[in-house]
Amino acid sequence: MNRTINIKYLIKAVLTFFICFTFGLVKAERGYDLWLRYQPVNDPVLLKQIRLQVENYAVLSNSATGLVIREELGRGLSGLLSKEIESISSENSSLLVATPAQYSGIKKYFDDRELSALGSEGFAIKSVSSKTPRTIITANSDIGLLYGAFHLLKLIQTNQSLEKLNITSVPKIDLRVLNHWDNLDRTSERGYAGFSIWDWHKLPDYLNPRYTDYARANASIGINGTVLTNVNANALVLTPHYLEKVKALADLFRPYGIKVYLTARFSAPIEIGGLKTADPLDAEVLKWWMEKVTEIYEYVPDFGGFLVKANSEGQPGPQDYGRTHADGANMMAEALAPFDGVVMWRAFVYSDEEPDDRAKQAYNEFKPLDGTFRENVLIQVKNGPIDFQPREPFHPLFGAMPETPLMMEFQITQEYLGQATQLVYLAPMWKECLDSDTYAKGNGSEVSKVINGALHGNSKTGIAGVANIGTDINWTGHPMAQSNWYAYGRLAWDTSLSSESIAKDWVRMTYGSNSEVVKTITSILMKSWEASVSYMTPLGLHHLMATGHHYGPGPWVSNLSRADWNPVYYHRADSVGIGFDRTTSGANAVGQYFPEVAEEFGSLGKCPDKFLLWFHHVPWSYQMRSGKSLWNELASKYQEGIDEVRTMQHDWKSLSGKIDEQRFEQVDMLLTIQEKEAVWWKDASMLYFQTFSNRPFPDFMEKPRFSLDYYQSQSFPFAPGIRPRW
Ligand code: GCW
Repeated sequence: MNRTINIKYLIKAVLTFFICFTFGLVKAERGYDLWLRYQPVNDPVLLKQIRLQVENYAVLSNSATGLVIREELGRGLSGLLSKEIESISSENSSLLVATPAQYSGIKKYFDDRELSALGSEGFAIKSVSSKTPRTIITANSDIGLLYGAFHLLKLIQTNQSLEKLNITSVPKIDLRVLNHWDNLDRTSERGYAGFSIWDWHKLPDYLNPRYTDYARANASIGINGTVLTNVNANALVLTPHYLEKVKALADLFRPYGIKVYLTARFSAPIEIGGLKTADPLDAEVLKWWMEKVTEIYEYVPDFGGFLVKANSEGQPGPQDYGRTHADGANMMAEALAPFDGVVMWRAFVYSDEEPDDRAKQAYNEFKPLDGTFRENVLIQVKNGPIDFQPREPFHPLFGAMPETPLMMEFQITQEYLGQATQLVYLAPMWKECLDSDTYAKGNGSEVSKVINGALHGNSKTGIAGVANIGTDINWTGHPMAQSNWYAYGRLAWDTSLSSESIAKDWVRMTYGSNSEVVKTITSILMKSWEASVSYMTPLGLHHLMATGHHYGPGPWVSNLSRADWNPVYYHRADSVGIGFDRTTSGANAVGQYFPEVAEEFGSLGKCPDKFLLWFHHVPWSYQMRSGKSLWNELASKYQEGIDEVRTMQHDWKSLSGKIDEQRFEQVDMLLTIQEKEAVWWKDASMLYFQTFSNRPFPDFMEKPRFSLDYYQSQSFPFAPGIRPRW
C-alpha cells in the first residue's frame, strides 16, 4: 500500500469514528442513563410531529422546578432529535408548559372542572390547534408540569403518536416513597448494587451529580419521597452534624418534588438526648421529640416525617416500656403534626416471644389498635404476612383496619428473589397483591383500594418500595433490575396499569423500539417472576433460604435459636407430607382473612395451587389438579422453573447484534449464573425433601448433579447485602 492510500484510510477511519461517536453508535452502554436515554428518533412520521408540535418549546415558570423542566425538555429533545434544542420564551411556542396561574390563556383549552380534577400533582396534555397544531402541558403546580413533561418525553421515547393528545393523569396515592436501607457507613442492608449512594462523609459540601440523576429518575416516574436511612436505624442521623447533610440532599431534591424522610430510632432520646428513658408516655421524652422535630424543620422546612421500625428484630420500641405501638407512633406524630409531617410506622413486628405462627403476628398486634392512631400516622404493611418471600398471599391486615391508613411496602431490592444475579421482573408479583380481593366490604374490595383510600375513605395514602439502588454504574447491579425501580414508580402512580404495559414502556425507553427487541425482552420479563417462584419456592413453600445472607437454598436449616427463623418451621416436611397447616384445624391464620378468602385459602379443594403449602400440610401422595401426585408436581414445578430460565437464555441470545454488545453480554453472563442457581435450588431442595417423601424422582426431572451433603456443605460468608453487626 502506498502512502496516499494509507492516508485516505486513516482519514476515512477517523471520519467514521467521529460520525459514529457523534451519533452515539460507539457510546459504551453502561446503563447509567436508565430509561432516560433519549436516543434519536428514526420514525419519520413521529419526527415530523415533534418538529411541528413540540420542538419549539416554552416553559413559563422561573422557579427551580421550572428550570428543571426546561433542562429536561432540552436534554430530551436534543437527544431525540440529534441536535441542540433550547427553550424559547413565547406563549405562542409549539409546546407550551404552564399552569393557569402562569398563563391565563390555558383556560381557553381546559375548563375549571378539568383543572381542579388535576389536584396538586396531576397533569394534562392536550393537542390544540389555532393556526398551527400545538401541544399544551398544564397542571396546578410546577411539579405537576414536571410530571407532564416527563410523560411527553416518554410518549416520544416509546414511539407513540403525538396527534390529538388528550391525556389526564393524576396519582391516586399521595406518598410514593423509596425506602433506602442504607447505613451511615455506606453499607446497604440487602443492597446488591454496591454501596449506598449517599456519601455522608463528603456531604454537605460535595454534591455528587448522581444525586441529581437520582432525583430526575424518580421524578420521571412520579416518586415523591425518599427515606434516606435504614429502618434498622442509627440515632446519629438526627444530630446536627448529619442534619446539615440531610438538608443538602433535601435542597437538591426539592425542585424535583421529592421530600426527604428519616428513620427515627425509638431509643434516640437516650442515645443522643441523654435521657434515661424513651418511654413514649414520659413527658420529658415527648418534649425531647418535639424539640428534635422543631430542629429538623429548621434544616428542612418541608421535611416529610419519620419511618419507624419498632419492637421488631431487636429494634427498641414502646413495648420495652409496656406501651403499645399506638402510644409510640402517636407520640412521634404529635411532635410532627404542627409541621404537617407524618409517621410511617411499620407493621413488620417480630417480637422476642415466639408466636404460634409468625404469619399471624402483625395482624394480632395491630388490628386491635385500629382507630387509636393519630391522623398523621400511616401503618406500613409488607405485601405479605411473612417477609417479602418469592410469593406470598396478601397480608391479612389489608382491609382489616378501616380506621387507619395502611401503606403498602414492597421490596424492590431482590433479597429473596435472586439478589442482583437473577433477572426477575417484580411487577407481576406486586400486581398479584394489589389486585387481590380482601372482601373487606364484599366483592371488589381489592388491596389497591385499601391503599389508595377508596375503600375506607382514608385521607392519607402511601406506598413504599425498598430501593435496589447503589453505587454500581448502572445503579441496580443487574441491568434488568432497573425495570423494577421503574415499575415500582409507575405502579405507585397508577396501580391499575398492567405489568406488561409497564414492561413494554421500560424496554422501549431502555433498549429502543425495534419490535422484535421489545417483544423478546418483554416476554422474558413477563415470565421471569413465575419462573423464579417455581425453582425456589413452588406451590406456596416459603422461607427456604440459607441463613443470614439469604443467598441460595437452605431448607434443612433447623439450628437457629428461634424456631421461626428456621426454614423447617415453615415447610414442616415429614414422612406424611409437606406444608404449614394454617387452616382452622392448624394455626388458623386463615381466620385473619375475611370469610370469603378464609374459605378459599382454608379449603384444600379450593386453595389455589400457588398457595397450597402456605396454608395446608399436604400428603406426598395427594392428587393435584394436574393429576400428578404432590411429590411429582413439586418435581415438575422445580423443573419447569429451570426450563423457563433456559427459554429466557435462549430468547436473550436471539438479541445478539440487535442491542448493544455491553448490555447484551452482561445479561447473557448473568443468565448463565441464573440457570446454574435455578438448578442448584432444584437439586438441593428436591434431594432434601426426598429424605422425607422417600419417593423416586420422576423421569421428567433432571437428576441432581451432586449429593445432598455437598449442597449442605456450601457456605457463603461474604455474600453481599448482609446485615452489618454493630
Ligand atoms: O426481610 C428482612 C430483612 C432484614 C430487614 C427486615 C425488615 C431491614 O432480612 O434485613 O431489616 O426484613 O424489613 O425490617
